[in-house]
Amino acid sequence: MINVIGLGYIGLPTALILASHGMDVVGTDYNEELVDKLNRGEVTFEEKGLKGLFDEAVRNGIEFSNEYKVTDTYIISVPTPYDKESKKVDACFVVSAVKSVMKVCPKGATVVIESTIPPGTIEKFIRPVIEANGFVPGKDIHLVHAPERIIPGNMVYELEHNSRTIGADDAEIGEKIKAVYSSFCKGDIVITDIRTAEMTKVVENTFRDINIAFANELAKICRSDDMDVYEIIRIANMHPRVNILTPGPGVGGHCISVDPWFLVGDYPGLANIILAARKINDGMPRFVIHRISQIMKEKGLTDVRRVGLYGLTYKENVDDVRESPTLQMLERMEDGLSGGLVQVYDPYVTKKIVPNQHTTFESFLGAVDMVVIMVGHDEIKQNMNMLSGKVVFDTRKICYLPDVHRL
Ligand code: SAJ
Repeated sequence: MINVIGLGYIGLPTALILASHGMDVVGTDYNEELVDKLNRGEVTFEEKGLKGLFDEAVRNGIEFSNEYKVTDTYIISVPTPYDKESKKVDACFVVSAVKSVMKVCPKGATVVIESTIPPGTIEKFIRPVIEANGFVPGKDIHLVHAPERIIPGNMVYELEHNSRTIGADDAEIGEKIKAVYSSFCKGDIVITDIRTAEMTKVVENTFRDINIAFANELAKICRSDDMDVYEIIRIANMHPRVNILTPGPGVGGHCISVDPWFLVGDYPGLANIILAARKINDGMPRFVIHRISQIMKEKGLTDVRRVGLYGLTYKENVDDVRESPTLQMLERMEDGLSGGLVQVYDPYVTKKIVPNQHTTFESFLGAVDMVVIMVGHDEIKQNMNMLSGKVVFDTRKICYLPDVHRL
């Protein structure tokens, strides 16, 4: 039996796909409300294909519980935030999950950490917990790092098709865990050591952050000198060895806007491009505010209350608002462009989380003269004609109405 600990954005789909491929799975989370919801047959967030996977896993007998189970394989998938001051990983959730596992697990069990952690985390924070419980790591309890790689919005497909990394102390344990993941994963599964696996995961997300920062910096340069950044990137990307990502209103989510900080925190003075990229991406919401003011002036708009932000999530077609550029912007709006005054709407966010949040696209549009497209949800892409007559500032380059304003 596999006990998956932490039933959030990564743990839940992982538990479900294992169960739907015939593994005996219990999903554990300390959040009672969440476990009750799953036991009532409801999924806890929106994701393409997740409900189908859930139903299959339930048919195959998956269980959800608040309790840690006695078994020989644990997969831990809990958040790993960073400390805002030191920029270092805050491993408290992983540590506390491992402590709970140690209370129930038998000798010989393997504990797989899926949560993203910088190099050395298992050595520094997890091995001591094992030892403190009277176990010898590598002998009584085996540790493995198997970082996830799935992208919200396409998680179910990527779970099955992406290749994966497994970091283990010895090859035999690596092979044992590879067999578990091979039950559903059609991609290559590479076995390496734990530190390499830890570093690789952080490097992947940092690479993307730097690439997006480059695109965002180009957007600012092009704006300052009246060039079309999108056309320039489109043409540059026709070069066989160039692949620049797309500028946007900022980088949100709990991965790309977090993981590079681990390297900045652990390698100060060495992680220079990484730090610069983080600063550029974190500065984008402010740049959007500046562009809103510019466009309002240009169009003779003076009433901030008639400006509307479309999209609250960190990216398109997901319901996750963590670190979203829109929320970052609302926090930073001041001096006449107050975040408390603008109108806001997101079809995926039905719970009211900010002032002036509309529940329908129609009421939102009725309340604004200017629409700032912060997220490219399918809803707005499919209803672009409803924006005609409005001043449109499109930070995602999805709108092709005449006169649209861009970053
Ligand atoms: N963004 C841009 N321009 C782009 C691409 C993205 O501004 O060209 C923005 C998005 O709008 C969003 C943020 O960046 O605000 C991050 O979104 P994302 O779609 O790039 O990535 P995440 O955070 O949803 O998922 C990433 C993925 N990592 C990589 O692609 C290297 C995913 O594979 C990881 O599993 C995930 O992080 C994770 O959990 O670590």
